[in-house]
Amino acid sequence: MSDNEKKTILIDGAEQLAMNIAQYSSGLIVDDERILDVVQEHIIPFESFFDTYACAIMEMETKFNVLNKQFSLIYDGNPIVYIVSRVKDYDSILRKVIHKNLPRTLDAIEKNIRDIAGVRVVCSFKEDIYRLERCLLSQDDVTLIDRKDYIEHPKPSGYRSLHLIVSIPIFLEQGKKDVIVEVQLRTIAMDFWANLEHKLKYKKNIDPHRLEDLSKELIDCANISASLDERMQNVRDCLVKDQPVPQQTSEDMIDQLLNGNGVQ
Ligand code: 0O2
Repeated sequence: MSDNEKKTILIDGAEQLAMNIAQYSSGLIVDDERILDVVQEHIIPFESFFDTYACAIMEMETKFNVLNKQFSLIYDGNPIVYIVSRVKDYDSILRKVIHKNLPRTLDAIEKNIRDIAGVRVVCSFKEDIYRLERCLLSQDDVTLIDRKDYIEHPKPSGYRSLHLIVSIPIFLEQGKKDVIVEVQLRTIAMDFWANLEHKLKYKKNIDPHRLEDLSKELIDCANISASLDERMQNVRDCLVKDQPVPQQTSEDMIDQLLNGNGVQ
């Protein structure tokens, strides 16, 4: 069977695998060798699909860790507070496949679901988000596919973050593969808000009036939190301005980083 044929049956293959395992558990299949063959046939290509995204995440995290290190030479402190990454789980992928009415094939999933690999980069200050974006996108192996600036244009819910859908190459045993990664950049305040709002979104059996009140409250919190981000940024700008004038400005130094000259 060719790789492409394998890819096309895989999602259905997962169902078949589940069915075989259920039959094995209930004693309907008694042949140990047969169940092992079925598992091998279906699991290995599946695992390799997910591993590819796990590798892309490692690659992307390294890019941000390197930038964080370099930025810390320019600024007083690291711009990135933490990075949280995940490969989307099978259930969520399947839910998206159904929601978007996609063919149940790995090829279709690869092309149409762009957040299987997700990297969330959390910074203290809004300005650092755009600096990191500029540095990331200037790297010649990073291709921007889509950009959504929910900081400049927040969602009606109050959600703020900068989303970048990018493609990066990863180098596997079989050769180079371009993989799509969703990068979400946000401040600590935006992250704090989004995590709480996410909990409300998935809360079941909530009274509709209560839900409306809490949603309004969260919109209010989002605005307060955005204004806090602005004020903290202003305080930092003042602190930076009050520092003795360096021979090079931080923007000059970033340009050097972008041009690959390193920091002097
Ligand atoms: P999870 O569990 O975080 O992965 P698409 O992803 O392309 O189908 P869309 O609308 O183009 O859909 O994506 P969008 O809105 O640019 O970004 C989707 C992701 O951003 C979500 O992933 C969330 O992580 C985050 N997000 C977007 N809007 C909100 C919001 O209003 N509140 C919160 N808390 N997070 C939001 P998933 O797949 O929904 O979930």
